[in-house]
Amino acid sequence: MDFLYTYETLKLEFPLAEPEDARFVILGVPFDGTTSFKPGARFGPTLIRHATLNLESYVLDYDVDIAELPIADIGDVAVVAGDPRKTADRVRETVEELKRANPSVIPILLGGEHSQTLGAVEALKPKSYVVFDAHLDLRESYEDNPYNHACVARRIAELGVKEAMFGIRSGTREEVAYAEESGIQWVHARDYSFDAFVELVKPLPEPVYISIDIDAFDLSLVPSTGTPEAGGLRFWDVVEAVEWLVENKRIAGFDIMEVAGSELGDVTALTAAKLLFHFIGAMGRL
Ligand SMILES: [Mn+2]
Repeated sequence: MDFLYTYETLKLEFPLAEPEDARFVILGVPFDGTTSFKPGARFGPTLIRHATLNLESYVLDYDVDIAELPIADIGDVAVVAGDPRKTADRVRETVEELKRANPSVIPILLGGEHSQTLGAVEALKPKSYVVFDAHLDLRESYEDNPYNHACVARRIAELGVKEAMFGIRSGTREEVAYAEESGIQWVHARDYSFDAFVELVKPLPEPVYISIDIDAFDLSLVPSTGTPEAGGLRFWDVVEAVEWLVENKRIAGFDIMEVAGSELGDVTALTAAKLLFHFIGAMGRL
């Protein structure tokens, strides 16, 4: 099937299925037009796909070989340079095309700036948004752009989607106040525990969209990302949380965003690729 705004690029080693028959569909979003600090998120989708070459498709934790699952990879979205809203429109339209052809599909975005998650959420209309992130991303506007990466959780909250955030260690006083007024719950990276996670996400309505801003992890795992912050989560913290969501909630979509870098084999992409296989593997076990 053809999509209006995607093009072919390096793909997963095992693009087994056509998008209309797949259970999981990978879509790259190589956008970094509003990056604040460390550039290179446009290479994130390629770096993550390349990093998967280093991994066994058999995820031994779950006794699942993800190469045996119906996965498709539809390439990358053609970005509109410097315009996060227009690019997110293309993400939205691509995910809508996909859902029309395959209503039960789980889209998996690889990014690219976090701003692009908005397009997937607009298309999938989840009831809840569970995000791992160093940052609240609740600004009304940033650098005169309401669709900047620092505003994405605010735009999603405005759609009426319930939110819970984990790994947070950066925000402004205004963002903290907005979270409080809007009933958005978040757990500081210092206070993170599996029990705290379950307590917050248990009451959330389904389906749930899971978004991983790679900067949620400890800096040592993800040195190449747009706005790195020391003091993040452990790898298995996030894997265990994702496993709980997969086992207990209906999942609308999943993304791993803000992976940057300029060299193949970057640690950040290796972290992202391993997490990607755990998500697909945990889903594949069901
Ligand atoms: Mn972030």
